[in-house]
Amino acid sequence: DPATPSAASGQRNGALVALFGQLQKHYEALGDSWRERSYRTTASLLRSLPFEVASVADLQQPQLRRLGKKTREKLVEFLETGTIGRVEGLQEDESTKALNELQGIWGVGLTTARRWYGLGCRSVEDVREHMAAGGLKLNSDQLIGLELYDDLAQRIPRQEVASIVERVEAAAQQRFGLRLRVEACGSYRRGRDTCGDVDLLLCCRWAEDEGRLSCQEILQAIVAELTAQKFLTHDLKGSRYEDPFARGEASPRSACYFGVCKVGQCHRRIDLKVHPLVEFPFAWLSFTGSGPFNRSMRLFARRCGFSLSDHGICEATHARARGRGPRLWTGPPIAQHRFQTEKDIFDFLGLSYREPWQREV
Ligand code: DCP
Ligand code: MG
Ligand code: MN
Repeated sequence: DPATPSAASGQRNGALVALFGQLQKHYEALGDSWRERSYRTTASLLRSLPFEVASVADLQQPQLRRLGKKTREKLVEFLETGTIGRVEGLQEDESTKALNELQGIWGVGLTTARRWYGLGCRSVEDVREHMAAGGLKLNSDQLIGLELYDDLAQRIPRQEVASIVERVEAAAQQRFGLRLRVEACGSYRRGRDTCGDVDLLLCCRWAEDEGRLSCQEILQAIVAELTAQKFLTHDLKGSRYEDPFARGEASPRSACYFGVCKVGQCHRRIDLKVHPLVEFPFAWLSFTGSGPFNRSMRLFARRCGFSLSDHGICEATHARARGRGPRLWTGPPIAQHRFQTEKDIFDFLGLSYREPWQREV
């Protein structure tokens, strides 16, 4: 390789050299030495040109006569569009594909995925190898996510979600009789054929039961029962989600659990939430989603001067605790007993009711 660019090759050649260099690196990484060598040769040739490649006519110069057909096409493309789509595609595909794959490990968000990418991880297999070599530290959720990656990457057929719901209903009934209501939420309630996980909302059926047991106690009892049955196999801390204890509330009114259950030989993700009866319509609406639907409904509420959450709805007064920290929406609450069903919430906001399967966006 000529170490220094020749005096005549200007910026345009420099950009071309960089693009062909990326192709060379890409094929080098793939172990495709034939293409690697071909692009390396093109890059050095461009680097040493005594003239600027400025038009298609320049490709007829003697120095460029020996270029292959594909390379010539890429040069024409560059002259016409200012870039080479193949290289743009590589950048997008390769890093987005890797970041997506890494985020497919439960407990890995974009920040972690980027950090691991920076350490050379491009795939789940890379993570396994880096970890074995001592180059990565995984938290407890990520370790479970990695161990069960193949199972948890599969979507769950609707039928199987129904069988998991029955399992939890049976445990609820065994422990609390009919006093505990169990509702499947999430993508299952929206009618999807397959689900990423199982989302279950638990709630006391009768108001007079409230206060006898806290939501945490109810949740602990159900989780203990299902764990004893060896149905629940792993508990997750669920740091991927907003921590309900960190919302600035003196005592959390609800409780949630993230875990893994086993159906046959397959591990499945399961989320349980317990809310008091007065919050039921709000929790049901929120836990049904979809996520984008929730965001747009909450934004709509905010524009009307209200703050909508999975606990209830209140007048929005936009303030920060002691002028710092996260924004709190702590206006006067709208009496929760006015809301018996999800439809009451739509009505309150002047929205027409949408069935769960109409809430994809
Ligand atoms: N949810 C939300 N905001 C979040 C996470 C969840 O509003 N950050 C709500 C909307 C979701 C519901 O909780 O629909 C369930 O969350 P899931 O992550 O289980 O998503 P889905 O059940 O909708 O889809 P999937 O089939 O992938 O589980
Ligand atoms: Mg779900
Ligand atoms: Mn879920």
